[in-house]
Amino acid sequence: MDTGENETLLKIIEFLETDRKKVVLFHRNGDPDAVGSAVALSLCLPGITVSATGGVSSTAKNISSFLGLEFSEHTLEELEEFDLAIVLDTSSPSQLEIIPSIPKVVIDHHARNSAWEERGDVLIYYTDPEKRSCAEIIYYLMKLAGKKIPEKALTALLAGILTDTGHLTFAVPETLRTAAELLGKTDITIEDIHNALNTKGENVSKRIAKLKAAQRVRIEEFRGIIMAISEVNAFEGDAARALLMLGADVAWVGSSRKGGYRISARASSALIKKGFHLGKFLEGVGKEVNGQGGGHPGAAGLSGTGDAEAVLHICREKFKCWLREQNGNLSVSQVK
Ligand SMILES: [Mn+2]
Repeated sequence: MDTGENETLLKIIEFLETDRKKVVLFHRNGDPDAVGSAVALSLCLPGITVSATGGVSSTAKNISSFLGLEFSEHTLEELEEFDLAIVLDTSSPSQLEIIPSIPKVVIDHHARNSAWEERGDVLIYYTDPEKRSCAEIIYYLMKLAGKKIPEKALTALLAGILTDTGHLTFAVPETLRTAAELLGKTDITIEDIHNALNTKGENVSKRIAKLKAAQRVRIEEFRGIIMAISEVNAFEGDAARALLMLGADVAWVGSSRKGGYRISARASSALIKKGFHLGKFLEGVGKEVNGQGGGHPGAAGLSGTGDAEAVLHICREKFKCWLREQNGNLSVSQVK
């Protein structure tokens, strides 16, 4: 980093440390790099509000719930109340859901964009396209500012680096050095962060439903296709998806309640490529069993009055009929 660049960063630190009312903004559907950078800033410096206006991605949600943090969205009027916006990981103004007219400091790692330079309200526009993530810049900034970086901030920054580099696949030596330094300051491991990014903050009953679906599963292989059938009390859709992730090509999960049943099914993309459409299939079954069925090619449902077990049986037999109608064998090695 040359001295000119360091001067800019020192100026940024000055702005970050002012008593002004500050808000951090980032691109729509904020990813863990955007959210992680925002979290780290707000944890290292007092008086910074993180605004998730424009929403956050599911992995960003996962890591936030792992850290026990929640962010609110803001209206334009609310954002205008702040004195300074710190815009992170946002390559152009159009990526912001709402653009307040307050002064801005933009910190990014995408290619330089004249749209930022042309705005009269941007006090500093700093981007370093050599960096694989915005999190690395924030880490450098906080070190430069002599801030103590709390545990949660370290985790948030690592999550940003990991996701923006495809779990280090696209990392350059400098990324790895920074990641190593961060890891050296915490007991958190890459595995912990990987798990946190991929584990939804799901409630206990949903996770139990998925495990019960796996415990009760009946497996049938027919013409090279693996079917998984199970029953749960709730969360059929999540349970069906979980069975697919365990290796089934198609999963049927039913639940019975108050004289009625609900079936949720999931089919693998390989099966869809072979022409199978679960939504149409369950629509057809629905007509036969006097129920309501339909959905997407790979995710669909069916409900009606009666017994889940009986309808699951019909689904299974009809699916086998469909398999028989296909030319040749649909064995997994051919399908996938
Ligand atoms: Mn990024």
